[in-house]
Amino acid sequence: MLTFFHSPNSRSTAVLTLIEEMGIADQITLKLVTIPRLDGSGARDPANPHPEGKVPALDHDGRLITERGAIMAHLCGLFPDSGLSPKPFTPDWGAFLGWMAWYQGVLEPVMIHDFAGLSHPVLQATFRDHPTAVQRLRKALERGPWLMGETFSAADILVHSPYAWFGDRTPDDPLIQDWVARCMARPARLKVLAEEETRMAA
Ligand SMILES: N[C@@H](CCC(=O)N[C@@H](CS)C(=O)NCC(=O)O)C(=O)O
Repeated sequence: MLTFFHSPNSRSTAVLTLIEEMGIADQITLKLVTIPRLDGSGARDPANPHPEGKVPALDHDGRLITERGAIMAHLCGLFPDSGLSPKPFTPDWGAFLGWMAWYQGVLEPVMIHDFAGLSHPVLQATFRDHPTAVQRLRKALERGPWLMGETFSAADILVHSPYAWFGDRTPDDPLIQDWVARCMARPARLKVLAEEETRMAA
């Protein structure tokens, strides 16, 4: 059994978008939880099993999975015919996992360093920086139209997500801007965003 712990309009919205793209919403129990928000509203929810009280979290038969990249890859592996990833354990699957790990381990950290105005030789040596990350995106999208080539995948959903939230952080590069716009215009995402508005209002 799969139970997804979610809070609307948050990082876990990307996972809901994937679930919608995959057409597997009927196979997952959605549990809404509260989180502390940056504006001071909300609070940690005792019903949320995430060890830090964050979202997203996915319970699969009693085993908890956290981190978007891992949750999304896990769902893709569980439902390999949904077409949102290469087939598990093919060479392309390895490359796909690379994008999911790179997002968590490099792109989001360098964007946060930028946002916080942080720069330090250790950060640079470990993560490089946002311009370097953008070069990597550009290289993939030159082959494009999606990160994995011809086929839209969960990697596009995860990696474009910070640019969808913070449009002013999107690189001034038409190749990347067009890709972000294509990801943002997908019907599954628009449907999920409309549902999120309803959840927020409730
Ligand atoms: N590295 C985690 C980050 C999760 C995360 O920071 N989630 C935010 C929502 S945008 C949260 O739950 N914040 C509540 C809190 O900080 O207590 C992931 O990618 O899944």
